[in-house]
Amino acid sequence: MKKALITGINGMDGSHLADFLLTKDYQVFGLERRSSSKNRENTSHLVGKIEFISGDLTDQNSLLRALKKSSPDEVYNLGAQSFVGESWNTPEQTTDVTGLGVLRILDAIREYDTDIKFYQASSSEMFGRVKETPQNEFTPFYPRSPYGVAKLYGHWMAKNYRESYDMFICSGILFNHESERRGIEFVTRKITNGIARIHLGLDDSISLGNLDAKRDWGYAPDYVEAMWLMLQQDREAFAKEKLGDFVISTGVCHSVREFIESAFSVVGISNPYRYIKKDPRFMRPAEVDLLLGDSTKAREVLGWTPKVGFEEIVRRMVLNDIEILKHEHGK
Ligand code: NAP
Ligand code: G4F
Repeated sequence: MKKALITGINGMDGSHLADFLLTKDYQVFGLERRSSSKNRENTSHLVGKIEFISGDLTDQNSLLRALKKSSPDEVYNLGAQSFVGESWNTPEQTTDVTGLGVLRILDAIREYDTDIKFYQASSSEMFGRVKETPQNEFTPFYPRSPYGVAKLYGHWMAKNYRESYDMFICSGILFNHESERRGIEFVTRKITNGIARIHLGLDDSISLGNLDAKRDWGYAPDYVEAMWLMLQQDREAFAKEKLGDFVISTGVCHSVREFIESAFSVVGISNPYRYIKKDPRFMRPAEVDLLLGDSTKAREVLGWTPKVGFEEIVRRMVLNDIEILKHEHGK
């Protein structure tokens, strides 16, 4: 039985990856940081099926201890301060977790066992002010947020450790992906939760920032499969060809405005803008206007394809938020 250690276990991707690896008969260990209240909204169903280990990407020794405790074949580094908007408020903390955290876990692996396969959660946010469209593995980076800069540091560290120590390290340059478990602060879930509240008469508007930004939105359960596929590559082929970095995307992009229209249509509302308030607090100091990925390499080398499309993702998220709120409010 293979063993995997996942950082960021309680996040959206961490929980979906654990679900996926359990279907492949892995023994799964999840690193979670101590907080005043355990945030197991996404992982309560996994209690008893995986082992939670206490640790923090800002604490080197805790990472080494987690490796010793789990003795993993594969490590998936999904932990991060992942909210771009927040990274302007806490740039140093974001850099510490999202950037230096990658170095800490890589170095812990170097100390413990360089045979461990490592996945780094890189991001399309690194393309920032894009130099070409669509973006692929060769597109130059131009990050536009402290988060994007921190991710780029982690991305290059992963590359550097791959080349310096011959370690099996892959970085997935993942474009935006969403699911019913998405954090409430991200625009998609903010919209679907807001619509559910409006639909149930609990609210009458949603306050948003830039509606013109365009993103290539995929479905998180499809994307965690790509992470796993990267680490299943043949060791010899990997060592020879260094097939380390993969863009994961759908190849289709939509604006925030289109997301709003599609999501409101799920509850039969065709004139959504009477419910939308433009709020300058949600505008960013520097915006990423358009992200659109070319995942040809992943499709050809890994045989990966996204299965769930935009309209279906939106539909699932809206319906799920309605169900959650109905349950909470006894409706
Ligand atoms: P998420 O839901 O925000 O999950 C991030 C997780 O990291 C949370 O569980 C959080 O723990 C944990 N974390 C935060 N600080 C930590 C620390 N100091 N030590 C250990 N863990 C810490 O993010 P996601 O959407 O699942 O994304 C997973 C990864 O992929 C992230 O690295 C993100 O930056 C990257 N990524 C995401 C996307 C996307 O569209 N979703 C695209 C590209 C890349 P708490 O539960 O305690 O807060
Ligand atoms: O949903 P968002 O906050 O996601 P963003 O900034 O694209 O970042 C996500 O995807 C990255 C991959 O490209 C990940 F690396 C990162 O961890 C995260 O998962 O914002 C999407 C767009 C932005 O252009 C933002 O300005 O929506 C726009 N937006 C408009 N109003 C808003 C709002 N975003 C948020 N969060 N809240 C708003 O009210």
